[in-house]
Amino acid sequence: MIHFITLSIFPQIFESPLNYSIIKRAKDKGLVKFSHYNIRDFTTNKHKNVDDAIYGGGAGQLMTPQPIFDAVKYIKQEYGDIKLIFFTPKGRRLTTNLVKEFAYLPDNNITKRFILLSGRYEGIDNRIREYLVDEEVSIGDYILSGGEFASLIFIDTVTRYIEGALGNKESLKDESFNDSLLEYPQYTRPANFRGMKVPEILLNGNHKKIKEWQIQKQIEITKKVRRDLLGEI
Ligand code: 6GU
Repeated sequence: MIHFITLSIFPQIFESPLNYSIIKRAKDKGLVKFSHYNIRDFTTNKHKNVDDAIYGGGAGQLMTPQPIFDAVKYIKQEYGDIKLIFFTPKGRRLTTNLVKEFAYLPDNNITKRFILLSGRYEGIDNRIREYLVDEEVSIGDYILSGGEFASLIFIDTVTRYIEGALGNKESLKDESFNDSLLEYPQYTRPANFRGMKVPEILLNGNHKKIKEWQIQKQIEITKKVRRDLLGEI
C-alpha cells in the first residue's frame, strides 16, 4: 500500500477529492491510505504564524522553517524515515515515467510512504529545501496558488498506477501518453445522435481496419496539438 501523508496549512482541501471513484475504492481496498497534517498545529509562536517576510526584501511572505521542521520530525518519529516531496513550479516535471516510479511497489505487503508538502505564499525558507526535501515536483508550466492541488494530482495519478487500483472497466492500456501518442476519439451509443454520426468504420466490426483508423487518428491529433510528443518541437 502507499500511505500519502500531506502537510499543508489547508488540510481540509484534501477531504472531499479523495472520497470518490477510483481513489475511494483504492482506499477501501487497502491499496492507499491518507493522513493530513496541519502545519499550523506545529507552530510554537503565540499567534500560530506560519509565514514571515523575506530577508533581502521582495514582495510577499515565505513559509517559516520551525513548524515544518517540527511537523516532519513528528511524522518521521511516528513512521520512520520517509521521502518528502515538495510541490513547486521549480520542480521536476511530473510525467508518466516519474509517476510509475513513485507508484512502484516491489511487493504487495510493504507500505511505501510519502510526505507531500504543499507550500503557499511565495514559497518556503530554503533551509526546508536543503535539509528536508528529497524531491521537488512540478505538475506543469503555470503557477498555482499553492501546492495542495498539485499534491492531489500526484495522489490521483500515482494511485492509478498501483496494481489492483483500476477495475476491469478502467484500464491503463490505450490511454493518452502510454505510447507517447494522444488517445484516438471514442464513441458510444447511439450510432446516430441527432444527426451526428459515429464514423462508419467503427460500426462494421473489421478490427484490423479499426486499429489502423485509431492509430491514424492518434497521429493526427498528436501532430495537431502536441508535436513535442513526436520529438518535433
Ligand atoms: Cl507543484 N505548485 C505551485 N504552486 N505551482 C505550480 C506547481 C506546483 N506546479 C506547477 N505550478
